[in-house]
Amino acid sequence: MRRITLSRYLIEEQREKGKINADLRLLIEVVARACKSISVAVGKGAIGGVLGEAGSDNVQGEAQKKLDVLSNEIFLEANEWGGHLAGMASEEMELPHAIPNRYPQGEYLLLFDPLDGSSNIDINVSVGTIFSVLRCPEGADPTQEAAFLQPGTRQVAAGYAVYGPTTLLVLTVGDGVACFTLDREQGSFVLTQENMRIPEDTREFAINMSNLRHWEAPVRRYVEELLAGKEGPRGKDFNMRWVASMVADVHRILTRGGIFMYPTDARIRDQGGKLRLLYEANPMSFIVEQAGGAASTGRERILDLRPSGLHMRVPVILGAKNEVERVAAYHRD
Ligand code: AHM
Ligand code: MG
Repeated sequence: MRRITLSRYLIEEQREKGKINADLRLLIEVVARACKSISVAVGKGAIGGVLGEAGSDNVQGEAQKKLDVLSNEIFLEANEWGGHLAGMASEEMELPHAIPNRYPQGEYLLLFDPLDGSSNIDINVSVGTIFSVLRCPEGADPTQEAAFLQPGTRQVAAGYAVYGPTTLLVLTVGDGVACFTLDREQGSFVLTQENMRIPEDTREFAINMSNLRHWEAPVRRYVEELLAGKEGPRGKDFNMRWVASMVADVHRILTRGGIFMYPTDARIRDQGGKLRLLYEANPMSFIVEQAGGAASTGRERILDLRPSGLHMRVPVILGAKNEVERVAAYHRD
């Protein structure tokens, strides 16, 4: 079998397909290296002293875990000096992170959730990293949030790493979705699945059912129909999974299909939803659409949303195209 490393895959995307330039290639390589470092830290767990609370809150007022803080530092440190970035924004930081003056500046903006699924860190369940790449608009100041407030359709690359039984990197540069597995002995990501596709139909859904009583009518109707199974209007039984790490839930959907929902509800309506548009919803929606799926708030395509702030939150419904369209239709009714 021809062994294609991430580096080789990226060289081919650049040289043969002209999909990316040298700077974007470097950026993705650096991101992958940062994910490797996070994977090592996650893998050490209690032995590395990385579990537990950091004793601080992030910009969203959420308690940070030690690994949230460490992963954020790994990402900042890895990406500052390469010369490929104009700026960075992180779920864990209130304001954009400026590239220090002593380093050259590039044309790209990197947005990331350094450690997604933090509630799973201490219980040894998969967590991950999500990232999104935009171009810094001509004349925009990359130290200000306005430069980052672009619709998801402008993303030039997006991906996530899952730190599970194996460490995976899933990536799109707008040319389909590829999955790489970390070869721990060699220290390199190896292409293990090309052209990932999400089937249009499914029998599996993912949602935190404990919020049922707070949901809006369209989501409640949709899920109640799934729960009714063979005897209900759908005429078939559905299975349910909820890892509570978006990376793991989305990865399952890319691998064997399904629909993922974190809708808005009465508890969180004022803040717009639970998941963040720039660090979670946009990159995952880009990947899902590239794999033939769909992503919507229920009312709009996620990638078309105009961000109003760096930490804007939105409802997220993504995965199997026909199912996402059905949920959107129930919102229109
Ligand atoms: P985090 O970025 O603080 O880890 O929060 C995002 C996570 C997602 O990975 C996951 O889908 C969701 O929060 C789970 O939320 P809940 O615990 O309400 O089910
Ligand atoms: Mg997250």
